[in-house]
Amino acid sequence: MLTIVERSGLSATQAATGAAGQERREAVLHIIEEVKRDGDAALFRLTEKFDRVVLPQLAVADEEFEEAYRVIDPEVLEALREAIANIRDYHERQLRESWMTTKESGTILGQLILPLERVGLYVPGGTAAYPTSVMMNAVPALVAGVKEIVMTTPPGKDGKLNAAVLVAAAELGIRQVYKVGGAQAIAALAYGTETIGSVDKITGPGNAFVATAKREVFGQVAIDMIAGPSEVVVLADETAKAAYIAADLLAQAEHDPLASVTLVTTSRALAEEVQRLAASQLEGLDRKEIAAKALEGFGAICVAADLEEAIDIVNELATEHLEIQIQDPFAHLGKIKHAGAIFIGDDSPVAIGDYFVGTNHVLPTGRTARFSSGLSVDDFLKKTSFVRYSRQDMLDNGRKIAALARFEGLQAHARSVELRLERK
Ligand code: HSO
Ligand code: ZN
Repeated sequence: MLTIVERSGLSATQAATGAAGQERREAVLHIIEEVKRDGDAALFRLTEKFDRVVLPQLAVADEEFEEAYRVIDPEVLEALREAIANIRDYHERQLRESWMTTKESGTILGQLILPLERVGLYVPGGTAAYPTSVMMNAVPALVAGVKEIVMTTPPGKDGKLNAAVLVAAAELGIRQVYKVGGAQAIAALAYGTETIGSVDKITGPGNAFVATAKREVFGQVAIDMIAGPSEVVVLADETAKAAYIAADLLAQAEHDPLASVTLVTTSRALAEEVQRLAASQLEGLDRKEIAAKALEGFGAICVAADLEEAIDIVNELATEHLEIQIQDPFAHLGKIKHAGAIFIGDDSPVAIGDYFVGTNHVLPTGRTARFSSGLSVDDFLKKTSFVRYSRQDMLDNGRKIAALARFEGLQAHARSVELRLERK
């Protein structure tokens, strides 16, 4: 049951840490060491131990891709293809170009935009094996110009992978797919084994072990954000449709018993209607138990005095997904300071972004939208500055540079500049 609370009763979800976290960390460090030491042999051993399957090989064979295409529902395949095109189109607009400028003094300054070379994509197994996660992580990398993407995902007890995940990978040109999950997959991607080459960055969601392993290998490789449970905040006034809001709250709640769902509204009547409809819509859901736990633990409806206060609350929550269902939404859009992604109007449930419209669904959770952004092409690009100083600038500014170097006690730095000044 969704409760109607005061503003002060709204609290952000907090990731569980503490003793369990420390034990997990030790287990993960062990696994990483094992993979570093024994390579593929460790991967086979750990897969047998954790996934309960003995694999003949780690790499997915061509026939497995073919089999996946045979079993996938054609309607799903068509939708996947259209989704990939939409995601590509949106992300292509994020691309930036290298630039160069020549000053009057003749000095040339610029910035090269370079793609990462090798990226590892982790895809969780079991019921969380989503083909859409493959698209959301891989498309920005491809648009950035990443040459090689390798994917790892844990096998089922039958040694097989989710067909839709395999098809999504193949549709994106990813053919290096390995059957390995958990911390051992992250260790393999970070340090490399005989079969799996090491990568420069690891992205993709995973369970607590995967997240812990990503934290541990950070520095050896780059990682994306560590995603917490899903969240949605709906900002609504009396013109919003209660049934839609209830459905959208449940759509987020069904992800995870720890998912947090919040309605912030200026209308008490709407609040009560959404409360009633959420309870009744919940009854028909397959994932009713998960959604009910989320509503109970992390669901709330807050009635604000006016739109200004409502927006204030929304900014405080800095949510992963924000839906805005109010009159004249674009007049208020500029007041939103923190949100991972914003969905505007009656016909923009979060699900359009989860699956199809083209925006990315890998978004900052746990109030990190205050300082970070959703996954984008930028996450797969590096910037390198370059400069060619002109003779004129060296003669004009060399002494200033040497003065700064001598002030810092770095004589050799100063000399490297002064030498140029002595040149006739
Ligand atoms: N809402 C999730 C993404 C997702 N939804 C995948 C369905 N499939 C996190 O943003
Ligand atoms: Zn979702």
